[in-house]
Amino acid sequence: MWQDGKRVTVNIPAHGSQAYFVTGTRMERKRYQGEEAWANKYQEINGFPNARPMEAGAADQGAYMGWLGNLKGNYMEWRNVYSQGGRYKLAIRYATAENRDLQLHVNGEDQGFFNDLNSGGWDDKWSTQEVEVTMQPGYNVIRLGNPVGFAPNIDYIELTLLESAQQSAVNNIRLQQSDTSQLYDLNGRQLPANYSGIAIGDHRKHIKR
Ligand SMILES: [Ca+2]
Repeated sequence: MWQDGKRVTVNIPAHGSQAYFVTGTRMERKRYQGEEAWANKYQEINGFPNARPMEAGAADQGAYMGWLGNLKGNYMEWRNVYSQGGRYKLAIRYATAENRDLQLHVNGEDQGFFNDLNSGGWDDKWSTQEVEVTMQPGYNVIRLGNPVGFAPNIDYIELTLLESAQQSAVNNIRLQQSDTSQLYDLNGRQLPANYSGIAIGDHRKHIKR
């Protein structure tokens, strides 16, 4: 077997067969394209004016989702947002030449509206709206739409990890320990207030800083 870091080359004898298992760490995808999202009232099936992918040179990958909203069911959804879980910055790249609102749902929960978005163009000038969201471990569903008026055109969404669920758990322990006056070392001796390191208190270990 021969490998150079990216490729693995093997020699298999004539009439032979070999089986290999490749293991790796799953990376989180950051950017999800609007034109690749599920359009719940896809225009080609449900008629005009419902959401459909459209082309524009100024859009990332040359396309975006247009004709979104004006109807509760005319939303777009990414159902394959894989995450380790945690808090993320969600950036939504949009375009609209008039003031429009955009509603966000994460895993079925209404996150509210972004009001009066306006990038100054329908598909040649794009702006980005950022919001903090919580992702669950595994697959997440992110939905954009507007039930009461047309929504902006959507180029893509991008996720940036702020704090993983694991980091959050450790930080919560740190927060809790700062409120705990009864901390002990591993031999059961009570620790002074200025102690830093591993400590026992409230029936579990704490990281005392
Ligand atoms: Ca795009």
